[in-house]
Parts: sequence; structure tokens; C-alpha cells
Amino acid sequence: MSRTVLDLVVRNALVSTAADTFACDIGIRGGVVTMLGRDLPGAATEIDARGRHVTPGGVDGHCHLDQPMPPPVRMADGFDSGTRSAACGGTTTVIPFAAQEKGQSLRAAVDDYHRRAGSKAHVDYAFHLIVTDPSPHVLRDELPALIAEGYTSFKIYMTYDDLKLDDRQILDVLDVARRYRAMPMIHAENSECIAWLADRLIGAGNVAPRYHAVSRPMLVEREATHRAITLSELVDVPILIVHVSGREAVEQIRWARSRGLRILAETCPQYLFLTSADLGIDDDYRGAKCVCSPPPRDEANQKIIWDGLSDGLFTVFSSDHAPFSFDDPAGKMPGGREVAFPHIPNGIPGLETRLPLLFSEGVLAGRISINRFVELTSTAPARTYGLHPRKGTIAIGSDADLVVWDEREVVVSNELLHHAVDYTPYEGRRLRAWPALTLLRGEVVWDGRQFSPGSGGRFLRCGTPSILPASEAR
Ligand code: DUC
Ligand code: ZN
Ligand code: ZN
Repeated sequence: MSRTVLDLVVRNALVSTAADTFACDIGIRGGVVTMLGRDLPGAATEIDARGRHVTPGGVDGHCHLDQPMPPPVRMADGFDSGTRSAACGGTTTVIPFAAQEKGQSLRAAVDDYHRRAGSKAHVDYAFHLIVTDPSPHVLRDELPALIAEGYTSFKIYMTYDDLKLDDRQILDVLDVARRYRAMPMIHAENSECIAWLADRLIGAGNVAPRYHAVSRPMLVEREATHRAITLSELVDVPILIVHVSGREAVEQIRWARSRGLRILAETCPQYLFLTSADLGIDDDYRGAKCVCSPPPRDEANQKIIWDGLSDGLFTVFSSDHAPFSFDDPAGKMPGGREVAFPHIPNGIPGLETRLPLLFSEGVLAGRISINRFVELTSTAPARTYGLHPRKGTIAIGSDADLVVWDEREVVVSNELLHHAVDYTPYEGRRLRAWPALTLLRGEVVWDGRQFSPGSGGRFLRCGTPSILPASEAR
């Protein structure tokens, strides 16, 4: 009998998956978990995890890296700094977006995005698509071909003039998702209501960042969420509503689920840890740091989002990392000036803080179990986007992507982080844990103090999203 040779053993781990928690050693060979058990044979490298929780590497199913923006705006993070930051925060797989410009071929957008990624990624990565121009060629040829090649999820916007689709176009795209078994992700806000409110606010001279939240009240999210659900029901295809911010959208999703509809939902740290007060008082332009869409709500809504995380309403917990520096003519001050709220680039950074925030304030504060934490941050995104069981779990045959947790007080500060953004919205927040180690396919990429590039991230082709039947008539 040939002896199993292990490259690495993580000993005495308290392993949590989405299903169980158990104590064992983790044996790794060739970047893959090959043994789980007690007293595993010795290996060239050994890590002692005694007394530590070990969870699967995070899968961030919604982040933006080097996504082309209208000049002069540019994202601060590309694949190098963004994935370095991900690794240091315990995330080993990211899924950013290859965005089609109107008039552009979807294939060209994907090719361009591969060029942007180059060989820069430090964690594994897949692409979602963003469909902004569903021409007959895109619907008939490009989208089905790209789905077959492993781009099995795409985002549709119901707002933003340069991105949004009308209802008819959304129906056409959802129909392709149904026939070719892809996962549509929907940004649900009512565009006309936002534009009408924004025009009135600007007309009255109310231009400060905080009016961003006034121009996007919860009812615009509620209406669009309801409409997205209706379109999904009409086509008979599951959808995932991204970045759900509060009560009104949550109620629509609960209503849809009660009718047996397959509506998945995502929320993000900003809806747990920020409120509209973070968009500033009076004319304070620093509020631009927290301008994102939908905007953060209030404390009562934070509680509703926590409830949805613990009771199963939410499928996934993503960062929606959209990295724009504050003091930057390519960022929150386009052209070097303070601008009226509709012109502030939308989005906040959060790749590195996503897991520590939820582990600390969710698991260690007793709001969710560690198994639910794993489900929301790793297993469910891997399943939803067709990467499970290679990603999203600790099991024999899975990639050895692991996080070893250190339970100690950490005060979040931008200096601790590894992104290229000049701020974090969570500056000064006290957390109870941080990753002590991140392993990507068995290589230590973060040791609690330092990032090590390792042999780099790999591009992943996604399979069929797990909620969809294995085969469905076209
Ligand atoms: N939607 C996102 O998903 N990210 C950033 C901005 C936005 O509107
Ligand atoms: Zn969005
Ligand atoms: Zn986003």
C-alpha cells in the first residue's frame, strides 16, 4: 500500500462548515484537502491551529475591481491590490464583473476584463457579466456561448442611464437565463423615481452627499424589487436581488418566498454597520465616503437585515467592494472638486473587512451561528455561482482554501488594510477577531501580519448555479 504524502497538515483545527463543527487535522496535498481526521501523518509543513476556529476561505460573490468607469473616474483597486486585500481579510475567491458598455459586444467586454486581470490576481477569481445592451446577437449568440464557457451569472441594472434595462429587455435576458441555466443578479431601484427626486433636490440647492439617501428612499427599492420578482415569475426563472438594504425590499422577498418563488437575496456589510447619518451632517462632503446604492438606512433597518441573516432570508453576504478613493480626482472628488450628490461615484470599499465584521459582530456577538456565517460568506456563494464543492467548503477533494481565526481585539483602521483606497468606512470600529492565517490552495497568503503573494490566483469557470435543475428544457 502506498503511503499518502501530505504537503501540509493543519493540526487540531476546530473546523466549521455550513453544516457542522468538528475537531480534526486537515491534510493537504497538491493544494487540495486530501485527509480529514485525528493524528494524521506528518507533513513537510505543519501548522498548529489548537483552540482556533477554521473556516473555508471566503467567496466574495459581489465586488468590483478595475471596472471601466466614465472618465475621470477610475477604480482605486485593480486585481493586484483588490485581491491582496481580499486575501488578508480571509477571502480566497472573488467574483467581479465584466461589464458590457452599451453598443459593445459582450465577448469584447469579457476579453477586455481578462486583459485587466492579466496574471495580477492573488486569489482565485471568476467573472459575472453585466448585460447593458441585450441586442439580438447578444441574446441569441454571445450570452449562450459565454454561459457554456463558464460565465454563468450576470447582473442586470434597473437604474443608471448607462447601465439600465427596461422591463422588456429584462424579460428577454431572463428568458436566456432560464433556457441556458444562468443566475441573473438584479440591482433593483426605480430609475425614474430617483431621477425625479434628484432633480427636485438639486433644483432646491440640496446637493450635499447626504441628499443621495433622500433621493433613493426605500420605496424606490421596494417597487423595483417587486417588479423584478414579477418579471422572474413571468419567465419562471430564479433571480438574486443584490445589495438589499432594509425592510421594504425584505418584505417583498418574504412575500415572494411565501408564494414559492425562487428569489435569492444578498446583503452587504454597509446595511449592518452604516446608516444614512454616515452620509454626513449638513454639507459635510466627507459623507461622500459612504455614498453607495442603495444607501444605508437606519438602525431599525440594520436590525431587519440582521434578522434576515439569521433566519435564512438572505442567501449570500457579499462586500459589494466598489473602490473609489475619497481625496482623489478619479474618485469621490471627480476632477478634484466636490460635486453634487448624483455625480459622486457610487460605492464603498469592503473586501478585506467583510469577513472580520460578520465573524466578530455576527458569530462572536451571538447573532448568527458559525455555520450560518460559513454558509453566507462561502458555501452559498460558491453554490449559487456554480463553484461548489471545489470552493466554499472544507471537504476531501475541495481546494485547501482556509481561514484560521484569531480572537483578539482589533481596531479597524485604513492603515491595517491592503486595498488601494484611501479610507475605510469602518475606521475606529472595534472587532473581536481577525484572520490569523489565510491559505489559498494550501499556500499561506496571509499570516496575520504580512501578505505573501504565493503562486497567484487562477481563473475559475463557473458551473451551473446549484438552485437550477440539472437539465431544463430550452
Ligand atoms: N451597485 C453596485 O452593485 N455596486 C456599486 C454601485 C451600485 O449601484
Ligand atoms: Zn448594484
Ligand atoms: Zn456592486
